[in-house]
Amino acid sequence: MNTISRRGFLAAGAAMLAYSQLPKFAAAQGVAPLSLQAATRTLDVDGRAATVFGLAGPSGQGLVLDAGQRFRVDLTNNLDVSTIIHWHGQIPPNAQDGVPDLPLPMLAPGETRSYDFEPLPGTFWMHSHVPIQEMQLLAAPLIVRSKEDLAADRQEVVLFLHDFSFKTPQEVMAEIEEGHGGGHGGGHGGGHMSDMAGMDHGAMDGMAMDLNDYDWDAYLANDRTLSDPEVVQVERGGRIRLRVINAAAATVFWIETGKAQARLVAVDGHAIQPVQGTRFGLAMGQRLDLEIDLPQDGGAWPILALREGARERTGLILATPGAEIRRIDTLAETDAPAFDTDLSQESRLIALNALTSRPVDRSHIVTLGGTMQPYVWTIDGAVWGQHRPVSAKSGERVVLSFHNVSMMGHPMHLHGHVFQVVGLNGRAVSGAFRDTVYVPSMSKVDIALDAGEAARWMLHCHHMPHLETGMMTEFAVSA
Ligand SMILES: [Cu+2]
Repeated sequence: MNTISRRGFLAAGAAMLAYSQLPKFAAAQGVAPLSLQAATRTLDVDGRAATVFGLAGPSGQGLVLDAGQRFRVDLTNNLDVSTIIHWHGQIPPNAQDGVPDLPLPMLAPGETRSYDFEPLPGTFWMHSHVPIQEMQLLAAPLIVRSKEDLAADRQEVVLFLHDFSFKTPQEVMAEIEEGHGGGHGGGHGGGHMSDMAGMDHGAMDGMAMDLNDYDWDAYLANDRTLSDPEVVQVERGGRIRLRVINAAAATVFWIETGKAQARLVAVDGHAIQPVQGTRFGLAMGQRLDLEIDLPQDGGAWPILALREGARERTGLILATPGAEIRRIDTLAETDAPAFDTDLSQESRLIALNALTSRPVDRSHIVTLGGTMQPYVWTIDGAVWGQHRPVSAKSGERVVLSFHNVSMMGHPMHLHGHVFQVVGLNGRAVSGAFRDTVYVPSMSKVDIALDAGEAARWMLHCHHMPHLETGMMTEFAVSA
């Protein structure tokens, strides 16, 4: 389901060619909308059956659109609860953005709703905008291929990451709010970081940072664990485009390509100047596109996702036909480090084409706060419902400065816009274009954007328990 074989890619290319040769009237009628079903499904998680939610498209979980194809989708709610799906990172008309009652109500059980907009190409995803439903895996890849993807001779592989509990999300939330979510021995969440030597902004001295506030039962890569990982068949010397999506509710991952050298070529679906490496991190809601050139000899290359600040890991295996596949333990020998506490990864990302330079019409400081006990996370001191909107006029150049004064990092997601990272702890950068930026504990990140459609666009933390307890405000764009 999650791998697009080179053969499939060739077939898709042939289909495109055939379509371009259809008589004009057929093109004018357009292709039929794609069907997308929100429905329950059963996974095997380490030998135990788990009933979870999912988003089934025409060929498995999620959707793959070809270059130039509109996002024409009929979404049907086959669950026994109301739901609504957000097209994360895409810029649809606000009415199609998929936030409960903002502006449209959720889809009742059995209801179908039609969507139609021009999608941005790249690696995207889609998920319920009800946090406890996202925690039940109501999320899937949304891949929009570009013309370049169709022309390139490379195999596309999707790595969709999630965290999973056999408990209900209500039970998970109760444990987190009572301070029993982390299993690293403390009642105050796992993964305390006290070794802050080398940080140059001082504020962390003598303080402890909280990494993971819940120990999940499993960490999934394409719905599987390392006890039975997906093995993707690859060609000797082949080139891979690995599209990594962190759909986890509350887990930051490092992607480790091991002996396979990788180039990071895009984040959140948007091209960057390529960065070589074998280990890149991503927070919840973010995506990484990695290009991997496999050696000419046969073999197996595990692509692992390491839970930050912990030993748990998941992943898939790239393997040539007949290669020996060794079992990989779900626990590493040592804890993975914390992700990007000093923004060193983000500072290496440079946009391929920067925003056009123009005067800033409006700037806002957006303060991220909160505590583990009580479990309350805020934007500008308020939870959703008591929030003061962050305002702008359509067309204005806006700079938002996230100041994180809390002891956890927050991946901040803005709906309806693509923004450029332009400041890291006060230093001006021509950083990546993104829809979700990670703001580490006690750090500052500035983003710039041109305000879009006059509407209420959500601005929130993509840590689902933080969002569930109210860490959301709105970017209120007026005409
Ligand atoms: Cu948060």
